Amino acid sequence: KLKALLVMGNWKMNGSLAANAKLLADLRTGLAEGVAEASAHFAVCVPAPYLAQVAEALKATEITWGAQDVSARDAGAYTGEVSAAMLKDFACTWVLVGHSERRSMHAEGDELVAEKAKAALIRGVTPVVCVGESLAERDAGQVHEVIAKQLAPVIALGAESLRQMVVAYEPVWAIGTGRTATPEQAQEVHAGIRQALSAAGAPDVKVLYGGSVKSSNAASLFAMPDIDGALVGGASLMADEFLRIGA
Ligand code: G2H
Repeated sequence: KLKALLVMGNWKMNGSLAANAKLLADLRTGLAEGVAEASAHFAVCVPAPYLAQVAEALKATEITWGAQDVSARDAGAYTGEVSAAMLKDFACTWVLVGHSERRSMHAEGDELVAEKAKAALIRGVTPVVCVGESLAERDAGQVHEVIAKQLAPVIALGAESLRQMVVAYEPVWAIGTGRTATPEQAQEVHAGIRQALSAAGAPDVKVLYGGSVKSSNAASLFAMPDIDGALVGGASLMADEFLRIGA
């Protein structure tokens, strides 16, 4: 493989101390046994209460970890929120911002998502900015418009910030549905994202694809020139299947 793939798990609201312990041990063993390509980098984004457990279990491995959301605020009276500084305390490399489940179920708008990305960057946590269109938007021919609108406030943070981010394209209609975009459909959007990032001075930002990625469909997606890796939900909960995505 020519490109260094980034394969990032998103556990979503799954796991328990016991289940995580097994999954993390299986990930360590699988990596040591060479299930995946040595050039692929793996990461897991886990529920915040388990960050300490995950940090302890993965600190001696090459797998990095992160959270699934972060507050746009630095500290203070924001009950229930988790700050970027707190994520940094647990050695998070990554944090997802603007996942479609947060956009749709927690009313997160494009501006807030950009503020969260900025808050993460300030504390040295790499934001993984998630974008993607709904089925209705795709059917209406609005894919590029929607993505451009979602990216605009992030791009407005400037080239220097942008270069320190990762972008994940997740068509909402392909999330957890078993329906994947074809590699060509994904590539078309990734190319548009690449173009926007390049025009903003950040051509080398990694652009991940997400939405029902599994070991059986990963290779054809990764063969596309502008797909630099994957954001993986369901399939990241099984160590072997997750690692095989990078095989
Ligand atoms: C999209 C993805 C991970 P899944 O949400 O972010 O989940 O792979 O289960 O579709």
